[in-house]
Amino acid sequence: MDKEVFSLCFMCSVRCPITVKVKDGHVDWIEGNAHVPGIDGSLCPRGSAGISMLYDDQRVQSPLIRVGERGSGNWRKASWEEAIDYVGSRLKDIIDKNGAQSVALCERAQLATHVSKTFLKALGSPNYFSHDALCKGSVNTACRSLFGYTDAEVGIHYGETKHIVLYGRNIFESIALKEVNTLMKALENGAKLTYIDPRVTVTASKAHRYWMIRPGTDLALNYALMHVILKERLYDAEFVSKWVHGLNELRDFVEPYTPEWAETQTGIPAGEIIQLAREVSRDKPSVIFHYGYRGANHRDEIYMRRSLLMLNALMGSVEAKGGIFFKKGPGAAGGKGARKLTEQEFPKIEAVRFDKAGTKDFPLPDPNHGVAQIFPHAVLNEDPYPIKALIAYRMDPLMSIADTTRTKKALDKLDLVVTIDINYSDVAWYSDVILPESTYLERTDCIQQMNGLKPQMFLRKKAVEPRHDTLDGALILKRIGEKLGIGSYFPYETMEDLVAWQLEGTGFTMADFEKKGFVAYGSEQIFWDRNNLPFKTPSKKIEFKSSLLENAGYASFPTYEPVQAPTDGRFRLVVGRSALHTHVSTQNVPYLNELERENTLWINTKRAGELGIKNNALVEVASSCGKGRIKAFVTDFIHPEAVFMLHGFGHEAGRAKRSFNKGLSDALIQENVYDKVGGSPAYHDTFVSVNPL
Ligand SMILES: Nc1nc2c(c(=O)[nH]1)N[C@H]1C(S)=C(S)[C@@H](COP(=O)(O)OP(=O)(O)OC[C@H]3O[C@@H](n4cnc5c(=O)[nH]c(N)nc54)[C@H](O)[C@@H]3O)O[C@H]1N2
Ligand SMILES: Nc1nc2c(c(=O)[nH]1)N[C@H]1C(S)=C(S)[C@@H](COP(=O)(O)OP(=O)(O)OC[C@H]3O[C@@H](n4cnc5c(=O)[nH]c(N)nc54)[C@H](O)[C@@H]3O)O[C@H]1N2
Ligand code: SF4
Ligand SMILES: [Mo]
Repeated sequence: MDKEVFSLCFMCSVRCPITVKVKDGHVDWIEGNAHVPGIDGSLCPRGSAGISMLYDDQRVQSPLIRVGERGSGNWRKASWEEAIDYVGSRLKDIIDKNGAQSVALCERAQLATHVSKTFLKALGSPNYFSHDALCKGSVNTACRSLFGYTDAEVGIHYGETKHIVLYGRNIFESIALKEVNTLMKALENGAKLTYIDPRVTVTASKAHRYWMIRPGTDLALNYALMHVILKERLYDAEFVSKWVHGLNELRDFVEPYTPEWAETQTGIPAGEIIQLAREVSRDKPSVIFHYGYRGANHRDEIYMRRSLLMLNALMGSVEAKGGIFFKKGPGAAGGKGARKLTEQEFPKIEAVRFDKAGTKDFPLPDPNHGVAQIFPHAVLNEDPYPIKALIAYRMDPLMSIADTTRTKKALDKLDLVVTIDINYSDVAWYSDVILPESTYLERTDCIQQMNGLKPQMFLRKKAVEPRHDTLDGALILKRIGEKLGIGSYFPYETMEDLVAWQLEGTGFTMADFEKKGFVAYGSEQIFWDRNNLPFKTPSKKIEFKSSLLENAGYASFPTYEPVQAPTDGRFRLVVGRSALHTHVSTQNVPYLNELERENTLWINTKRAGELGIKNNALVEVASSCGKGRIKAFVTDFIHPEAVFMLHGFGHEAGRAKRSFNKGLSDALIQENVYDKVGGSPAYHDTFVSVNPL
């Protein structure tokens, strides 16, 4: 029988609405959900490749228990009952001996996040951590320091912008589909795009203005832009006088940071910097200084992210059409949101988190997400106490935390590593037990609450039955929980029960999603009154002078530290994404693997010539913590101080045969260094030598 199912893509975390066409129980076609404006039937390449992921036999097909050494790739098949029993009894022993805090769970936040958080809360462990800090920890902290809201509560109104400035936000390759479509339309309607990146990307090729900035110097550029904006009074005086706290302090601070000074730091001509400041101010407030998606580059990341948000405030583009806005929840439209299991009562947890986030030792990073890159340190040093078990749920700490060798050493110290994944990821390969989840096309998932200008709810609905012996993540955790005596926190037998429980009191039922795949709380965009903005900072204003920072002992305006150029013929390693792959997840997906099998090292033509490196030749890249081989891509399209590679290649899991040992993993080379104020890793603060082989 043929059917069409509205669901949500999960080839990446963006979760675009999709329509899945099913013929005789087989997924025949996937396209974007045509009912959703901005999606309009479209999909990105990864979304289209979902079918080849579903029908790929190289994913994990049943629970597996390790035999032989960790990482040796020797597994035996187990039934779910045996695997759950095994994990349950091992966890019970560990908790009995070491306390619940010795169990950690890491996760790429997703629709069932409230289930995984419930699992740990019910056990009594504070040690939940997600990918968030790795992605945008310092963006989160910057948003809270200025507005009192997290980054997740801020959005960008691409559709009506007149000028958008992107700092390495490679929007046309590092894709969120709706953003791409909406921005393309805005550009067709006359919006201007300025793109700043040490590397010429696809986004650069679509920009009206492109600057090949010296890597790591964006903050110097922003201070100079602020200098010009304040000196020439190009800012939105009315908005700023009403809503900004600390303008005079900023004015004094940026006084020495002239465009001429910035030219010496960034390589961008002073005259061009002045021109951009004047140009954007003519379009205010419909101007966006994009505050970033991945904000995890340098040790001073929080100040860079704050500077971007401050530029928006100076343009008055906060809660403005064509600027940035605050996301509205169901309450703003007179509705009620879906329930979460985390709303239940839990026993009080006394133990401090492993990363100490939210304590005086590491005050600013958001403890709701934790700080993933601290995990290897905490385990290796038993600081603040021994950790003995890790459940990795849809996250790969070996490839996503810098310095894989050190992370592996930390895993070696654990008594139990369990992975819940769909693939043979590198961490799955290095685990004791792999619990395979059904893919997004084979499972119904928890409700997606979409806050925004128009609050909505979406549903991921099972399109076909699981092809293999796999289970939904929320059921896996429930079953482990039952073995540990916390089963009562999971009041459902099936995913449909859980969704029905979540929808209680919202006025909607699962059947309401049948018509279009989503339900909306209202039809109008909700903007707040700009005379009455509910900032949640202590001053109730946008805090350029930040009480969050200053109360924690950090400066709001620290003196600019010049960015050191790599010495001894080395390069700054910078990384990013391609439109064809998602992080570390899709390299083995047949269609995507066919299109892009390995990564290369972008290196500037002149520097390559000096080193005797030819295009396509193998080179060795080495840092203080790791080295590896990769093919060189010799090009004029990268700044001479930097080399670039795509993240996500160089997999070690032998059963993922297409991606095994193809290309080089950035995490093997990157040092585990980070922004100690904001919380993000500094993925671009590793210097490497590059030598021909
Ligand atoms: N070295 C380095 N590290 C980085 C980055 C970088 O550029 N370089 N980028 C950082 C950023 S921005 C982010 S967001 C993070 C992302 O970090 P991760 O979350 O670790 O990476 P992903 O590739 O999104 O997904 C991880 C795992 O989820 C599995 N998976 C996919 N779908 C499912 C599913 O339906 N169920 C289950 N259970 N598992 C599934 C994949 O097979 C994969 O093993 O990485 C960060 N870490
Ligand atoms: N296809 C695809 N799309 C994705 C993802 C994916 O895995 N695949 N992941 C999603 C996620 S979780 C994230 S976080 C986003 C990430 O999306 P983006 O934030 O756009 O980041 P990256 O792709 O990591 O690209 C970083 C860019 O910064 C540039 N860069 C390096 N150094 C500097 C510098 O000093 N200054 C400036 N201005 N630029 C610099 C690099 O050359 C690179 O082009 O993408 C999202 N979309
Ligand atoms: S951006 Fe692409 S891969 Fe990500 S959810 Fe949307 S269609 Fe799927
Ligand atoms: Mo990310």
